Amino acid sequence: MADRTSAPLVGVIMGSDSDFSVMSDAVQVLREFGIPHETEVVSAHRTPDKMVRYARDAADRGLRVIIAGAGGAAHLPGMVASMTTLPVIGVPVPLAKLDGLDSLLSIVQMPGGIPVATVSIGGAKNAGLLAARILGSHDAEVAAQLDRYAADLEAAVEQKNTALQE
Ligand code: RP5
Repeated sequence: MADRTSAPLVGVIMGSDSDFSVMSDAVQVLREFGIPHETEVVSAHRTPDKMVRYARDAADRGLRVIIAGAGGAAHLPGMVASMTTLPVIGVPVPLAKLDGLDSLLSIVQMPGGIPVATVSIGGAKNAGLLAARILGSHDAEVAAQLDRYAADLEAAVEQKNTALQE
């Protein structure tokens, strides 16, 4: 799994390059875990044909999970989920107006039958970790990395507790 040169397993897509400052947190997690991934701007509104191609070809290209981020009228995650059976994780990107509540509601309120696993507003880090967990459910190496990640989190909290006592 740690071979970054192999074919991407996770597709990180976003509606605009302006979303990358948020979506880079997901990319960072995938890098840390050594999970092969690709990053691409795919807009539901500005490049609809590309979105259709991306979603329809994703599984055949070997992708196992898609992380899709968008802001405002954030239709990308839901539209992609409607054209693939791969798990799609939606990231609501906060914009200056409405603070991302519009993005969240656009992504989370999917009709029954077309699931999108929606993380918090700006929660791209958890999107990366959720993708790792999905892969880790059938990849022992990634599962072990996730165990170490959880242990590190726990140790960091205990370190802070110790500092509080000083
Ligand atoms: C959405 O419109 C994108 O996902 C982005 O969050 C937002 C604004 O895009 P730009 O105008 O910055 O390209 O589709």
